[in-house]
Amino acid sequence: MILSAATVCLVPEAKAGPFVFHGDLAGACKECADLGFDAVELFAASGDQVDPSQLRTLLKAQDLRLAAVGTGAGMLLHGHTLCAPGTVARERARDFAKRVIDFGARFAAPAIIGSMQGKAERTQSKETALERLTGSLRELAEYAADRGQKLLFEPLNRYETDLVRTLSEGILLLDSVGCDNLYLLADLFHMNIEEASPERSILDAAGRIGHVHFVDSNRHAAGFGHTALRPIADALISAGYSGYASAEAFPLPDSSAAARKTIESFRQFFPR
Ligand code: LER
Ligand code: MN
Repeated sequence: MILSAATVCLVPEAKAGPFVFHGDLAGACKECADLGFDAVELFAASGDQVDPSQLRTLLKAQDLRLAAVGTGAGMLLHGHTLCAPGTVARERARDFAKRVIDFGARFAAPAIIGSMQGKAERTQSKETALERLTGSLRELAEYAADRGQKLLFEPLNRYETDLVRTLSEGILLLDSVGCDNLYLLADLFHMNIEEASPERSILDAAGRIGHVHFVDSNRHAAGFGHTALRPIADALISAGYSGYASAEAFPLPDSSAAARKTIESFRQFFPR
């Protein structure tokens, strides 16, 4: 079954970022529950920012689940990347991600490795950066597996990484990591930029997708842009995808409208 979720960002430095809700976790949970979402996805400053018992109380009160937890703040706030040339820098990046994995594991929610994959840029060859990323991901996937969790890896568009931009490149990376709890995160915004055919790529990645960022071409809520959502939704269903369609979208024209449009589109494209 495909479940609905919306993102909540608790990092002031990311207030311009593509998250449906910003700042008020309790308010966001209430609004998501009122609209009928199944879950929320968290973007927090670290694995220690949110008190797990408070979150548990909030989720329970609203009958919501935690869909996933982002690690992007490791990159945004500290510049951590899993392909950094220095061994100490990579270790620090992995430690940051492990704390997020620990937090998510309390809620059976996987951590997302997106921007923390980093970039090769001019400091190393792409091949070397991918080798370093592969080693870091293996350590993190094994760490997540020891806690009974999946780990999610997200290809990003060309303006955010020069490493892994498409689902097929993601599959090559997953195969070189070789951990069967490591899955792809298919973000429809990045895919709109990078994939020749998002629906074909989804079908080709059947069984390898563990999470979806459900969002439109312009990174507004699904339904507010020009992405052809029908063939993409049909491809996810045909591929046997079962996981979250989680709105990682700008709060435009405001959080409430973005959440409402998302759940309307979700119900249209993934009827129960
Ligand atoms: C970044 O563009 C993104 O899509 C996030 O989900 C990754 O941290
Ligand atoms: Mn994303």
